[in-house]
Amino acid sequence: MDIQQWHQEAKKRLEKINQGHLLRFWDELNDTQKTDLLRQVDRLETELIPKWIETYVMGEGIIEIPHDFEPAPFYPAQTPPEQMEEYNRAHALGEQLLREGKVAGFVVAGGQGTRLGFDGPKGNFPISPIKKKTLFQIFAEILLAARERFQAEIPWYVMTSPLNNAQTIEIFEANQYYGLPKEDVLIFQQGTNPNFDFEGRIFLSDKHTIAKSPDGHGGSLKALYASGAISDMRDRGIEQISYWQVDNPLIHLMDPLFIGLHAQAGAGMSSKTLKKSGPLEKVGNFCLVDGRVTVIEYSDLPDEQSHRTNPDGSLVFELGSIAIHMISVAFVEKLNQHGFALPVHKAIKKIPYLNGEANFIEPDKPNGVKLETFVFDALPMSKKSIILETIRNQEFAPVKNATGTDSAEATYQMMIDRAADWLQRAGIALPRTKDGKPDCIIEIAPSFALYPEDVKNKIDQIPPIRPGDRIYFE
Ligand code: UD2
Repeated sequence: MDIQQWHQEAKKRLEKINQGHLLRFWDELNDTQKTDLLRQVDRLETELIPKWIETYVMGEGIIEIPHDFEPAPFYPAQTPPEQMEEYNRAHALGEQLLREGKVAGFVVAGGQGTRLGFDGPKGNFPISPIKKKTLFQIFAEILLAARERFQAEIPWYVMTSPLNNAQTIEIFEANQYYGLPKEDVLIFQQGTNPNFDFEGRIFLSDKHTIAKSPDGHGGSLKALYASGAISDMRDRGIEQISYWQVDNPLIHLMDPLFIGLHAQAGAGMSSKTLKKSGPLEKVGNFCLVDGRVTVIEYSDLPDEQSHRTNPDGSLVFELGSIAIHMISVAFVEKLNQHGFALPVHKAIKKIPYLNGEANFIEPDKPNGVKLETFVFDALPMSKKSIILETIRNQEFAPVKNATGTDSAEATYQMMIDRAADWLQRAGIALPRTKDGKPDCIIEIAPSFALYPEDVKNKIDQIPPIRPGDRIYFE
């Protein structure tokens, strides 16, 4: 098709959904820019856009709180004596799957990390207490240690977005893939959605570029498939995917018990949880709706439900979603082969744009809407799904904000506290301040201990620790 014809068709498609303005600078573009813009128009899901505008841009979205829901059942972190055998069996199965090379790692790292105020991919944020290892390096070292432990190739899939893909690749290249074989690290991009103003008009970010943003971590379930990652996993014999977010350096990302409980149940998608710090902590709530595990966002759970307590005073909805999942390869394949759509969530944001007079505007207050999907919304699509409780100070210290809760400072301290806890469990005496905090700075490399139990085997390598010491264990 020649470019004139292509232009006419694009124009017709766009005008039909009131987006004709996207071609308003057509006459000022060179041929490359014209082709580029037409390709972007081709990729717009024009059949969905009017519905999105009506429902999410102009409307408030579809928030369907089910009539009937109850707390979801879960496997407690402390093994109940009557379930000891089931836990042991699961743990053994998880180890077997790891040894057989059937488990892959998958980090979602396509977000912008604007709250942290850090320039560049969040995975490059230096966080470890002594060596200042970045998040990416910590994950790579956990994978290296797991490869060594289980004598298996554990491929690592990294999802980026157009915002940070090139930079992420550069970072991995510059760090020689942190010692991992390059062919076992696969970086791919997630999809995007167009950005709208409050009247439902899609923004341009320059004369030939439609303003878009990543389609949310829910986009990972499509991107895994569309990028060829799933077919690569099939070629490698991978059956299970360990999913985590780029902001959590305490992640126990190859956890035999979690892998085993999930696989043993024949689950499509499973989750880790922790007890919320209070009724209104800003994490999703694990519920059971029509027999399916479902996450109800904190903002959607009615207040009286959030505060409901059991006779012993504990919260009825006490399980928070911390974005740690096991996902089976078969589940992702099935979703994609049968077609699926996750619910869309609306976020009101400041969106830079090119106005009708070709001036680039950087708004100082929210001026539009971004649309995202969330990965946990796929949970009810899985017939079977298990939830395993974990302990906050062992596994969850996300770096999200510049200060306060979930800040780098808080995460840094939690890394020291966890290392101290592992040493203490192995019987090592630690200096403590009056308020019980470790009076030393310690960092344990995954090569030294992948799991807390590993510390015991290295006890002869641990020097006496004195107040104020800085010690790195590797
Ligand atoms: C998420 C969860 C929250 C809780 C918390 C735990 C939502 C809506 N909330 O909060 O319930 O589990 O995490 O830390 O998810 N990402 C992409 N592409 C995107 C958007 C995000 O890869 O388009 C990645 C991002 O790089 C990060 C992760 O997803 O690794 C979480 O993103 P976030 O920081 O926006 O999530 P947050 O903190 O709102």
